[in-house]
Amino acid sequence: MSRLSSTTLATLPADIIRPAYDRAAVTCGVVHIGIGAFHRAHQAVVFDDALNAGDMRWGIIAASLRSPAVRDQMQPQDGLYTMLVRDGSHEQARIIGAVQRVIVAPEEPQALLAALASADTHIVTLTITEKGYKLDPATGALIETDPQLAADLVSLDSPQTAPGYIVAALARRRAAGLQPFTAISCDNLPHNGARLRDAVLALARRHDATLADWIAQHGAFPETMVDRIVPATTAEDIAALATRLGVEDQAMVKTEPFLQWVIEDKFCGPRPDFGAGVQLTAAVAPWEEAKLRLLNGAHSGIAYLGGLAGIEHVHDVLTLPEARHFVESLWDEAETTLSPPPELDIAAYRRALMARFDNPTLRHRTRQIAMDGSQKLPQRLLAPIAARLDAGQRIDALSLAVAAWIRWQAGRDDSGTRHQVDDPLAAAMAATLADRQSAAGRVAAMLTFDAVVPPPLARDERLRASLTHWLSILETDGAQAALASFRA
Ligand code: CS2
Repeated sequence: MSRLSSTTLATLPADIIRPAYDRAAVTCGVVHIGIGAFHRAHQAVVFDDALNAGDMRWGIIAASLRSPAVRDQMQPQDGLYTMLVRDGSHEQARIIGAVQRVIVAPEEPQALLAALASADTHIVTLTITEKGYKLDPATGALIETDPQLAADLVSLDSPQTAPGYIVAALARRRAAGLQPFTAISCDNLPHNGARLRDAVLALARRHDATLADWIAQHGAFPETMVDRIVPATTAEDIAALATRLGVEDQAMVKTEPFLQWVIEDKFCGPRPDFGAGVQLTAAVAPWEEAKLRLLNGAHSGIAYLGGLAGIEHVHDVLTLPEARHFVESLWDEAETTLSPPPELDIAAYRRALMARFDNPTLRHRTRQIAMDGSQKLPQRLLAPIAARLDAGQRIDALSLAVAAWIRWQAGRDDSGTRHQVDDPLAAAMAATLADRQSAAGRVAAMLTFDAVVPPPLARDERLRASLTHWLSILETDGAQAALASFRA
């Protein structure tokens, strides 16, 4: 079967939405680092909206820092792909044309640097996951033992890390008399803009203090909150779409109707007149905190408990009444730790979240969310736990979610089926857990990871006791039994 491409675009069925603009007339004002499904279903759609609205500056040059997989999917398709929006019974297919080129950075580092340094580039967006910032979460300093960062500390001729590319490109811009670009982190991290800025400035300072000063003065690193559920595409999704389109699309993404992007209104150069789903604001932190602690916190709890119970998808977990009560209890706990923006009605937000999780056609796998827990738990579950303990409040549901994460590290679910623990600390965590004989010992072992659990919290006896209580139940009776305590 032939592939989706500029040539086959005209052959698609009439109900498929396609770019309303001339792709040949687009210039690329955006470079994206870390092209994965989330970028294709979120920021790329926002820039595609700008192109559809007639502002032709917002094409995207996207880069992968490691794998050629996305380039190999998209290049034969001239960068075109389908966004499939699924909402229960309804499904809408739209072809996104914003991505003009995909660069595999290790193969063509100079091409990525040239794109970043181009006068056309005004905005650089990043989805490099929590671990891509190369900052120690406990100290905020660069992780100098990271081999890629260590290489970038020596030379930025062919950078290895995202901060490395940004510093090298900003140096070229300064030398060429250009302004910096606005660099927008789109990862689920608290204060993601400040973190990106910290990493970039620290690395720049190690190479050239005057460059660091120039970036600090002229650059912009707005904070953002990004939200859209984008489950990984499966072979069945691709096959089903091929039947509908009449051509194959290996770069398709599937997602929900909801899209939200809250961006701090702090750009150092041009930006599009943003449309649906994007809010510019002075203060992103309250949005970010609510989203991380309610949506992502519940997601991680559902992922580990559902995963341990051998349940494949988020919506399947929520068919259990006790799982719904658990999620509501987790939200009751997390909610007291928030300072939501006045426009955010938390009760309505919770109802909408539950409906989004219930979407049966998304088929969001618990395994996908369980990935990289050591990087995700601090902002999703441990920060609200610390705030509740400070206020002398109970932490039952939040700590069950953390205990389930600890149990997940054993690499077996409740029926004994093995799973891969996909986490940068997997080997270190497995080694620490190996010689622990009791639930209390395993809890103590996990609390030694300073980068995950801040030491003052790790010393809190109430947390230790609660985690040990839940881990014992999980180990002897399983996740469904633990969840049963939340039955109304
Ligand atoms: C999920 C997120 O995989 C995960 O960790 O919690 O990707 C989540 O789907 C998005 O943040 C939703 O905006």
